[in-house]
Amino acid sequence: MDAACLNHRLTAGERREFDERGCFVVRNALPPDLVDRLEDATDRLDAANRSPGDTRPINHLDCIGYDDAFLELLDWPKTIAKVIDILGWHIQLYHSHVMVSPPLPEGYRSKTRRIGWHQDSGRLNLDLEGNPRPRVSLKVGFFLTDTSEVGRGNFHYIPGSHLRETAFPADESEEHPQATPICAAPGDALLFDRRLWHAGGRNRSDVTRKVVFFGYSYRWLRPRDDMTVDRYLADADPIRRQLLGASPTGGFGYTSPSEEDIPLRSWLVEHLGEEAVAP
Ligand SMILES: O=C(O)CCC(=O)C(=O)O
Repeated sequence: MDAACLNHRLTAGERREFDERGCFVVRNALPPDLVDRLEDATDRLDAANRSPGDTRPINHLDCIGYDDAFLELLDWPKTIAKVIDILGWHIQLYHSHVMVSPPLPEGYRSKTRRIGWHQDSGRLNLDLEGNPRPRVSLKVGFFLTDTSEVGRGNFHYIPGSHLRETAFPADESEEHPQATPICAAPGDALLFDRRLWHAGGRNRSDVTRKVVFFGYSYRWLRPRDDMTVDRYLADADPIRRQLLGASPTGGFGYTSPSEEDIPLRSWLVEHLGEEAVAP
């Protein structure tokens, strides 16, 4: 892994925003040439899976397995150290997807007032005990198109809702009063807690919205999509192999890792010292 990522660690302000609001934005996380390559790969993936004339938003799962361009995001220097500073070293990629949301058809009227609010990871929100439930994972959203104005299908969230189990008043006849759009330019990244109530907005612009999402979790969580990443393992460095889900010591190593299962830990000790990896 490129040690330059250590120049982009979580700042005190980002930690405060993440803890209190549930998310924060990293401006200009990706350079324009990488945004272009990711957008080309996204367009190919979308074209291969969209019927002619279909203008519905499509969530393409396992984008990392579709095209090598997405692999670069796995340990991207401007975001990975922030992920590690939040979750620690016992992590993996458990999910990747790219959302493609074309403009809504002229005169489109939604059946529901509210957009599709949810917390991530389905059953985790029911099976786990506690209030709030544990974080377990976070996502990084990489914006490929311009959602710097509202009405472009922007990511929406309810500030602080990751710490409140009931984030919704019962009256669903109106949009949630605290629905807050993220305004992001191409190349910006968003880090958010999986418990945060969030939703993609309605795209009433004339620009198709494209956002890549990478979910990072503890290594014991099962992947949320069919990650087709085996072909990357032979050429990957040890930390990429960890992030791609490898466990050299087998199934036992996902919950009780040996040193070889978690090269990220020794990399952090080497670069930052023992205090960076406790416990
Ligand atoms: O499209 C969006 O902005 C929302 C994405 C989303 O809901 C998710 O990643 O779980």
